[in-house]
Amino acid sequence: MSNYHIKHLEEYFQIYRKSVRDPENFWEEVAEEHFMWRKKWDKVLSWDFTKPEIKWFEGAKLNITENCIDRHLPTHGNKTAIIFEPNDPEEKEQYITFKDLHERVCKMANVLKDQGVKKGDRVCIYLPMIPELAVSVLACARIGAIHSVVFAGFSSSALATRINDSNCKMVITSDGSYRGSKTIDLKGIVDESLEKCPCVETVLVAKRINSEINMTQNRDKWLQPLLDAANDYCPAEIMDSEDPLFILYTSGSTGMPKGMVHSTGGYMVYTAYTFKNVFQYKDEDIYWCTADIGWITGHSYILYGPLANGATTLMFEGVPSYPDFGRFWQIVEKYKVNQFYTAPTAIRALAKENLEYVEKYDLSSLKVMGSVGEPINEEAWHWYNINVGKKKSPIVDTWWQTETGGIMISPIPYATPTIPTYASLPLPGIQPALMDENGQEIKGNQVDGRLCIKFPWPSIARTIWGNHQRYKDTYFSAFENKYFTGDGALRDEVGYYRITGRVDDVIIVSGHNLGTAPIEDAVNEHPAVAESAIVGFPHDVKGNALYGYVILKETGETRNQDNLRKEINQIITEHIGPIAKLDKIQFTSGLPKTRSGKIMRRILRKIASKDTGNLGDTSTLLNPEVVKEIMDNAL
Ligand code: 6R9
Repeated sequence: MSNYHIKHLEEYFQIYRKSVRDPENFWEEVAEEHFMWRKKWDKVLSWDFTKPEIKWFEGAKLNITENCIDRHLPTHGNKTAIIFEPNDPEEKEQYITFKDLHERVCKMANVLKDQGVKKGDRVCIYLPMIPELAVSVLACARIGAIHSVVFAGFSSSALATRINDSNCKMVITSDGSYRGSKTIDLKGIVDESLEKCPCVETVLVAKRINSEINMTQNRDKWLQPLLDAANDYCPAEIMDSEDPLFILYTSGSTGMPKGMVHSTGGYMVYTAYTFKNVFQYKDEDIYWCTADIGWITGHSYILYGPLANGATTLMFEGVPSYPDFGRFWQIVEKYKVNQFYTAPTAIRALAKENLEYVEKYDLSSLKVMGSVGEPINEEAWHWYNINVGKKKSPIVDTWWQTETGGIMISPIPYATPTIPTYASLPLPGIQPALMDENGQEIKGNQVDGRLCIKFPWPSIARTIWGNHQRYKDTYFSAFENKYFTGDGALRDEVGYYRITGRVDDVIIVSGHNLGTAPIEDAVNEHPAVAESAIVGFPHDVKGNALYGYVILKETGETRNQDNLRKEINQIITEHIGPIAKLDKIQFTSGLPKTRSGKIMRRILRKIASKDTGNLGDTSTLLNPEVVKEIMDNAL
């Protein structure tokens, strides 16, 4: 029996038991059979969650791009690796074979080297979903540079924070990007950030929208002429298994975004393994994940996981609503997509529109449909199952995080029976635990608690860039000897997991993690604002939306409130990006606080959610009277 490809429920249980009995042996078998190592490891795993320090396949040597590209050339050189579907359906698609990809990545890698990028240097990639994005990511990996992809919807100041935090010496961007009927001036945003980023020496600019842009002498260079002049072969840098592969920022509940650092060998093994099993990928299949490569889902399940399996992966530049709400389904029909992976927020948005948009297209190619990013509500699950999958295509509700690198809890399609809203069972090698508030593990079924993981898996993030202490405090300090996810979960009577949502101050809006603190910091920058508190409230498309309670300074109180609301959202857009804009802003004279000065967000959350029947104990508040005022004026 191969560990690598699970086909039945019984097989899942057997493999799962084996993976838990002897994780090292289990992962060693997977790693040995399916990858190309320049040298095998000396030790499969060493770990200590108290330091914390985790190492997988120590002593092994490899390059992940040899596994994602070169390895497939002899047998699959002419197979399509990446299909590029542009924003505008009238523009021609591109089919990039493994051979083409090899050439493009090598050329790009040589450009990076010519521009002085070396192993270990950080390169910030701020690009739309165009082939150059995939090629840049892989080119960094080819030469051992650490990529830090920043989602091209982030504002200039969010970009600057991320560039500076990891001291990137290069930025790769484009003149602009298409988003539905709009264009976005990406280069302008980069120029603005770089006023605050002395570490950046070079900016490479891909041409996408042919707009007039400003090129700063000696710093900015058009990418295409450099690529044209570059050699089409670049030897792969041989990396240690534990060398960092990339940094990807994720929001914390407080302070700066956290630059999660992923390493090479374990990440490769785990993303490849989970891709194969969760999507049951077969050689001729066409796989499409609608995420952006700016998020972990795109890293692991548009690029590395699929390519490591020699899969054909589709990259879509556009949005689900352009030119109309049938765009996703039109693409599924056009390419006969077999595995489709998207987010609940997209499903909810499309479910609001006329069913004709779905019914018009032939979706019979679909074999597996995935969901990721936030809990999928029952209504959205049924809509997806009935109208897209025609009840024939299992839904895999995949729970995982930027920090986990790969999918952790998910059904195996055609093996694990699915239940709406349940991510179901842990994948092989994953040992979840539910913890109570006193730090004790809650055993047995029909229980709920805080979701932790007891044992390391190969793709766990190894640290936070430049701040190992914060890594320890955030993930390994709440519960002894366990990785704490920040999520709550319940385990039902048969052992299925259902994720109930964040238990910290992270709010998931349309699948994007937003920390409340950075948004509050932005709001407080408005000269008329004295203090603010942000909470989430349920929203039928976005899952959650943001509600801000704002105390104005005396000088602000006479101003037009609608203008103030617009100005506050403008500041948020500039600091973080439009995704963090507040749906509702309530001005108030005070915020409910505990005696130690902490804002009682629990109460604010209930008011924002119009769930004021039982506000719980307010007697410990410093200022209980303010609760009535806030309730009376709630929006
Ligand atoms: C992959 C990704 C992580 C947080 C996570 C949880 C939420 C993700 C979920 C889910 C319920 C699912 N989340 N998948 N909640 N069911 N299937 O989304 O990473 O952006 O870091 O978000 O998203 O709260 O902790 P990331």
